[in-house]
Amino acid sequence: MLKIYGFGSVPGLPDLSPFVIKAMTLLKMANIDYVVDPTGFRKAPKGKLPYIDDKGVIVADSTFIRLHLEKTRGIDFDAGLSPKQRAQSWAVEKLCEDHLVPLVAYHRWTDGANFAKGVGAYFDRVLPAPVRPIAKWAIRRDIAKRLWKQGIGRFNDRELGMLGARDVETLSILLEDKPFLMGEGACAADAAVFATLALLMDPATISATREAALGKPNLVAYRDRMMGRFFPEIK
Ligand SMILES: N[C@@H](CCC(=O)N[C@@H](CS)C(=O)NCC(=O)O)C(=O)O
Repeated sequence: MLKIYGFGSVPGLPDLSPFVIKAMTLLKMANIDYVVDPTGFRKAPKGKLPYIDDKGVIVADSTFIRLHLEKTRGIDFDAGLSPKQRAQSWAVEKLCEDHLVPLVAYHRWTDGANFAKGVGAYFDRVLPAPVRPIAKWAIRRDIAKRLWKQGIGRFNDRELGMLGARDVETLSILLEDKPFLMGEGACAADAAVFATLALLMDPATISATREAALGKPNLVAYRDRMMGRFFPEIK
């Protein structure tokens, strides 16, 4: 059976990582059975999760996992979309992954209270007690440095709130009252948008952008619908 390497589920989320959630959602959309292995981080080909082992073929990165599934299973996650919709689907996915996810990651990792409730609690579960404090400190410092270099870490809370509100408004307007981003059926971007909204609305990570998202009934209903459909075990 196909194996996906992830971090493991945390309260309210199918995995700690939105990229793992995205890849798991793609697998569910394609009706491909899989098992999750939370022990593969050290061997990750790109130093990040997710990656998959598909009968010995190792594929890293959620987008390359999508392309691998499309090629090997003869499927097209964007079937039925026009070229313009495909372009919109890609643009929205990358808005989520390259802008909104780093913004949420900033709040998740750098705010002490958020960290303690979310990633910190995960580390308390998976790290041996003696190394926990130093490991948590070092990983947080590393992530803060990376977010500074990426750019999102240079904004103050007011600026982040303004940027996040724009992302949220964009997603809400594009979704309208449709069940999925592009209409009646799920497309590739739905996996990424769902994963991002699940992370954004996670009660462990408080932010102005979360409040903005919770103020959009169509986005809340979408997150709930996707979670109920693909991860009914997550409450
Ligand atoms: N472009 C990658 C991004 C994956 C990614 O950033 N994964 C993070 C978790 S959210 C990770 O493994 N980070 C560990 C690290 O960078 O050390 C994808 O789409 O799979």
